[in-house]
Amino acid sequence: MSTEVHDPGAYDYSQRPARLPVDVDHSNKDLAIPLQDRVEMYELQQVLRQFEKRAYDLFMQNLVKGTSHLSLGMEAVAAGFGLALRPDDYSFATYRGHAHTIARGAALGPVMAELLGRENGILKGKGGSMHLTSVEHGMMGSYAIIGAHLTIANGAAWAAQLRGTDQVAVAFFGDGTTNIGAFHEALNFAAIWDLPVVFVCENNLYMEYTPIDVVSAVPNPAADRGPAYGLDGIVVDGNDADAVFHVASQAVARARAGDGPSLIEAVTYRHGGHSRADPGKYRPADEVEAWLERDPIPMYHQRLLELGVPEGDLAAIQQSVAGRVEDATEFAKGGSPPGEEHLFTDVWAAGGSAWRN
Ligand SMILES: Cc1ncc(C[n+]2csc(CCOP(=O)(O)OP(=O)(O)O)c2C)c(N)n1
Ligand SMILES: [Mg+2]
Repeated sequence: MSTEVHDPGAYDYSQRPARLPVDVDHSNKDLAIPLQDRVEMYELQQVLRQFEKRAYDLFMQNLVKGTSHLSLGMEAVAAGFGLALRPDDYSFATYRGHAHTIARGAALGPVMAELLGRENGILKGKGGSMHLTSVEHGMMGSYAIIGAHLTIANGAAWAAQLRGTDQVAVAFFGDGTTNIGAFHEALNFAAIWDLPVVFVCENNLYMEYTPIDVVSAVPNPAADRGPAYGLDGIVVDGNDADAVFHVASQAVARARAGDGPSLIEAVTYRHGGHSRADPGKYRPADEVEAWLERDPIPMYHQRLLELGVPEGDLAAIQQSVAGRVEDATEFAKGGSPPGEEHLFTDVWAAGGSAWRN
């Protein structure tokens, strides 16, 4: 019997061959997407980018309580879906949920205040970065337990189906989630009951510090599993808002029409580490560099120029977004920490704990 210990070098993932992005599909320029919608997606991506860059700065100043997970580099997914959804549809996200909350229309000031744990935050400062929720915007929560919210999204979709409202539920999750039992249970359940739900895997190639491909039996961890549940294996360039919007609109229309669930794998990359404390050094340097070059925002900027949007218009959008992020920061900093009177509020759905007695 061999007593050989596994080579620790085998776990230095930074030395692996880079997993490179696909080239831009220039034909996406010709998708039938109204220019106004594209400009809106540009603006939304700017908002998400500038908001999270500011959130990062505030972390560095120790103003954000707890940890946080940014989706810098992954904005095109939230933007494409944000535009494809109707205001009364439902979104469910992971702890990496800032972008999905803002993309549904939650105001920047109260979201920023929530990150700072202030009373003027969307959850009165009691939820923080990992638990952003805005029911009034159909953002039904950010969940830290991997896979849990896919089954909850099924519940929302099932409720909509029973009520006959034609609302759609969308669950965003990471690549790592596809190796969790709840992912498989949720897909099967949604498929047999034709639930109006769209499962969206944001495949950023890493689950915390482990490359997804070293722990998955198939190359596309979400899409390749779809056929096991009777679903098409849809893979989309998650760095191209037009491509995402296109598949999102199709999947949402399918769900709304009563034709059942879809599974979409959006391939993308996070610019930074998994969470606040992570410098992301386990990634090959040439891989990080190649993905930074495939940044969704400059690519989209270039596309809009080619479609005839004047550079000045895009610059004006960037500038007005910068002003909004500045205002949101001031609003957040101006809030106070939640007072003791909030300790037992919003804890139970019925508004209090009296029912227990
Ligand atoms: C059930 C469960 N197991 C483990 C964890 C610890 N954990 C937190 S984030 C994470 C990685 C998830 O990776 P992925 O699904 O790819 O999402 P990403 O962070 O890349 O967006 C893990 C394993 C958890 N939160 N929940
Ligand atoms: Mg991941």
